[in-house]
Amino acid sequence: MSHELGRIEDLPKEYVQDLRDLNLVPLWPSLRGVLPPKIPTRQTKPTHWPYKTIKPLLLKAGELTPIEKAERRVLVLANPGHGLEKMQASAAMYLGMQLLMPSEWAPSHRHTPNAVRMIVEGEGAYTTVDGEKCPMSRGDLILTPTGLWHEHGHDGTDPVIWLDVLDLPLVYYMEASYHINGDRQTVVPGQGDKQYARGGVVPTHVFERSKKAYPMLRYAWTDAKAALQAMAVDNPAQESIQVTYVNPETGEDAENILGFYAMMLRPGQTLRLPARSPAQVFHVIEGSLQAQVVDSTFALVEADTCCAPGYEAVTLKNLSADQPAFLFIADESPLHRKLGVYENRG
Ligand code: 1HN
Repeated sequence: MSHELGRIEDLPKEYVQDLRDLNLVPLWPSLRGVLPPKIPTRQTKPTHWPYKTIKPLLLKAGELTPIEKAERRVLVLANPGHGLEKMQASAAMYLGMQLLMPSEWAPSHRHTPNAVRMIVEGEGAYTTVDGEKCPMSRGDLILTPTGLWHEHGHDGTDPVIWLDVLDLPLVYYMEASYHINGDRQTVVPGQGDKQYARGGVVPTHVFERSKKAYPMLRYAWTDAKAALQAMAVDNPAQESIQVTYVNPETGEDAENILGFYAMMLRPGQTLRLPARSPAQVFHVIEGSLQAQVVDSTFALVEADTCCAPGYEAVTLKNLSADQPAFLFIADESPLHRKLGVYENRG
């Protein structure tokens, strides 16, 4: 049973103006808009960003804009449903493809939004996060959590490109987004990926517990891929071959707001992901797949990225009959769970 609520036009113009003059607004004309029946209104449109269309334009940006004029040379993957100028992939996720040319330097800063980088192409670049020098290789995931200093350098010979995923839209909406510039960091010995690179065994803190909120900053693709392959071999009947990037000290999600995962689809496999409340982003690390999202069907090849709104099922199909496909997934589920609005509708 739904009945029509009164509209703003149903009210005398002078009355509405009197309210406005006092910074008052009647709720009922807008109530259904902010609280629609049964399912939220989602501005996030299923969108596909093919890498082959982004790469030449990003390399062109490398010619047009020196790094000193950009600080971060990025083309933002903007969702048209939100309006391109909003620079949002979904309500809480920002995506960008970043280019660093050989010998370029993206100076040190820190900020309140959390970021991760998924390395797409090229060797020889590194990012220094909280003093730890993290080499960048294809498929690696590198965290730059809230408040940690980070800067990027490149000792190699070819362009390096990576996908940035940030919770910027949410932190900005909260009026909590700002940055601080810093000096070049002093690199400390050791890398946060080595100590924690074997699942199930973590460093023993006999003398002093690590004070680091984010003990692991680099998740090598070789390790994540090996974990997926082992899971697939170990569980031949298991449908979903997926790992979550976690904080190895707590077992919680690697960052507070967005969740990060790697998935393997067996050769020819079709996998239906249930309709859950968080929006999702899919990025192909290896192989090719089809993603069916609402009314859209995307053919994704290596390094392609697409997004799906929340509350919708997504069907993924590995397009190869003899090779597995590997993908990186980012979603808003840590946020939804912490806020108590997480739903799985099956
Ligand atoms: C940022 O700090 C980086 O450090 C990349 O590489 C993209 C987008 C918005 C705000 C900060 C980076 C960013 C960003």
